[in-house]
Amino acid sequence: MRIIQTIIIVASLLGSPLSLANPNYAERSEVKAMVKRLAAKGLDSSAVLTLMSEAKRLDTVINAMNRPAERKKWKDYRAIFLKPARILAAKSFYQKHKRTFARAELQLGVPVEVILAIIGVETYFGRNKGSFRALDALATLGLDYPKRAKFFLGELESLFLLAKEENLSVTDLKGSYAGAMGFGQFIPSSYLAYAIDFDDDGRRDLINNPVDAIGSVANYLMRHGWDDAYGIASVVSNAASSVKKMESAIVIKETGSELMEQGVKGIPAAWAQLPLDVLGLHGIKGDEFWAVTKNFYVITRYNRSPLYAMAVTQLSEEIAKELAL
Ligand SMILES: [Ca+2]
Repeated sequence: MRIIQTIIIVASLLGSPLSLANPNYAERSEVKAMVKRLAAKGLDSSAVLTLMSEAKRLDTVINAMNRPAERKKWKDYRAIFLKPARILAAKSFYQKHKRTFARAELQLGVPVEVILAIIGVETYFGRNKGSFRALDALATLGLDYPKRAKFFLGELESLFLLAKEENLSVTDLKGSYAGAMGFGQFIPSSYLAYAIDFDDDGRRDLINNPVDAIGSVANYLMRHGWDDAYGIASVVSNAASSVKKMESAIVIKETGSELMEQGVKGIPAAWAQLPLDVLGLHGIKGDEFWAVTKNFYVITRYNRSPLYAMAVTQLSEEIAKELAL
């Protein structure tokens, strides 16, 4: 008996490894407050608490957050996505869903190749949709990752709302380490706000239904201001002095003619009156500069990284060539 007591005392002093794997998130004050808000929206408190008591803390999720691919320089980042195999995979995904893509472009005004490029960068056309339980990933980041806790706690709350609205089981939902789900990797709040039922079967299924996913990616871009009258990016020169910081977030504000007055060369004449920004990248052959439009900014609403937006832009151009669009 005394030995057992000693073991228990020692274990509690050392902190049992089990307490890490199963942190009992249901007891946290943030969770109790979340449960109250969800109850006000008609969710069953004891069911939410039971699910939260089952949520696991995943150290792999925290480690992945601390080393995102976007920390690479453009020349290394680009190489991940601009590969012939990914372009060929785009072709076969397109051929399978040709009519859906045509309908998305027509109804939502976003080019086929841009929708394809996003789904290609996000999940390789549905091959890598992520295998973390969204519940575990979002609980871990919302409750054990102070830097972004507020944001991810909000996504955790949205996950419960989403499961209720779409009649899904919270514990079945899988996604990336950041809780992004399905072909287009929508986080729960985006799923709630921008997913559409594009095959009219009464459900918005971005995880198993490529038709809903294609329509929803186009809808997301359209709702964030995509304008098919503009291009996305065009290479320019003599632009180093117009760029404050290389590979940094863009701000669309100066017009093409204002940038031309600063000496930037190569801006398309059709962009003279458009608000633009100049993006500087560390390319394979040295620094490169791009004039970018509002559409480039819209792609950064999907993922804040300008490297991400440029990978989508260039992949979309390669796909358009391959498909002769
Ligand atoms: Ca549907």
